[in-house]
Amino acid sequence: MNREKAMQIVKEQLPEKRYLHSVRVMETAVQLAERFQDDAKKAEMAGIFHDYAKYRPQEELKKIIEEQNMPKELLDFHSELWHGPAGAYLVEQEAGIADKDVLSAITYHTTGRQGMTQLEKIVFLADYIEPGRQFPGLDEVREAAKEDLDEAVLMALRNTISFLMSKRSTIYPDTFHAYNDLVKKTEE
Ligand code: DGI
Ligand code: FE
Ligand code: FE
Repeated sequence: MNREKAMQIVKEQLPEKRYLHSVRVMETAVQLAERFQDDAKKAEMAGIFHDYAKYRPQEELKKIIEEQNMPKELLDFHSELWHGPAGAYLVEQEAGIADKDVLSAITYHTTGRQGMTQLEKIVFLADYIEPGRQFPGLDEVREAAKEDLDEAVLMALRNTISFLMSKRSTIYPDTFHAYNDLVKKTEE
C-alpha cells in the first residue's frame, strides 16, 4: 500500500489531532529505520497505522482480545493497552495489511515486550519522541535516539514506568520484561 492510501484510511478513523500524531510517528519511524538500517517501508506502514484503533469503543477492543485469543491478562490492566493488539487485528482485517513485522510493531507499540524486534523498537520509540510530544526527560531520549536504539528505548521505558509508578498505576508485565531485557542487553 502506498503512503497516501494509508494516510487516507487512517484519517477516516481518527480525530484530526491523533491523525497528525500518527503522521509524525510515521515520519519519525522512517527516519529511525534509515538511521538503524531497517525497512523504511515497514516503518512507514507501522507508524501510520499504530493508533488505528485508538478511538474504537472499549467493548469492541475487549471482544477482539477475547475472540482472537490474545492474552487475557490485558483485560486486567488499563484499557489504554488494548488499542495496540486489537488495532493490529483490525488493520489486518480492514486495511489488508498482512506483513507480520508491521503487525507486531503495532501490537507492541504501547507495552513493548521481551525480545522486541528492531522494527518494534523503532515504532515504540517514534511514538515516544515524535516532534509533537513534550514531557520531562524527552530531550535526553531524543539525543540517545541519534546513536543508540536500545539505549533510547530503555530510557523511554524507564520514564514511562517511573511515571506510572508516580501515579500509583499498575504496570503491565511486558513493559517490565522489555525494560529488564534492555538493561541486560545494554550492560553487555
Ligand atoms: O496511543 P498513544 O497515546 O500515542 O501512546 P501509547 O500507545 O504509548 O499509550 C498510552 C499510554 O498508556 C501511555 O502514556 C502510558 C499508558 N499506560 C498505562 N499502563 C501502561 C501504560 N504504558 C505502558 N508502557 N505500560 C503499562 O502498563
Ligand atoms: Fe498508542
Ligand atoms: Fe501513538
